[in-house]
Amino acid sequence: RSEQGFTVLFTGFSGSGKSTIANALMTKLMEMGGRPVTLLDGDIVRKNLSSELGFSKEHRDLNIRRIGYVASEITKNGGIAICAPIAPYAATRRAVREDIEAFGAFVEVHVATPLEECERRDRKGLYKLAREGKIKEFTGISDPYDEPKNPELRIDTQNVDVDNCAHQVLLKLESMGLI
Ligand code: GGZ
Repeated sequence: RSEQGFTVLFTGFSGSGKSTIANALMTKLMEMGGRPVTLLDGDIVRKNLSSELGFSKEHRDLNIRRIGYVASEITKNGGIAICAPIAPYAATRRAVREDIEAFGAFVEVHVATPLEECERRDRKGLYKLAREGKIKEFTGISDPYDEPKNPELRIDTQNVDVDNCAHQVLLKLESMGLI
């Protein structure tokens, strides 16, 4: 087994399933034993590490760079970091990739649930509020999302269960020689 640390960055819309897949992946990797696994989920990071930040481009970039820094430290020390923010800007994702690839592998996973599907589900009612203008700068509605052009993996979540999605990531990690 490779001893190299690595980071998995899930990117996608709010409600795309990033957190759910990230959690399932974490469980599977922990069951395999070996390296410590750290989950840096969007909500948790915003509560603990980025509590003063909003959703302007500057603040989102700062949030992602902080996540990238923590992930790079984990990667440097041979651990596994799983990150699940929206990370809407391609340039910022690229910067984080460069930070992390200095120490280990970076695996970008696009959770490609279409916006229409995320809005149709609207699990937290945020899309409705965004449409009503009650939440400003909402990704996909009133704020941009740069589609990843060359992610290591793109997951189509429609008609695929969480377990299968997490398994696709495991297979990718295996094919990259990381697990
Ligand atoms: C996007 C927002 C916004 C705006 C609040 N735009 O489904 P959620 O609730 O739990 O995930 C979303 C989360 C996004 O935070 P991130 O740190 O992942 O974003 S970024 O990577 O761009 O820094 C959503 C909630 O916060 N939320 N307002 N305006 N999502």
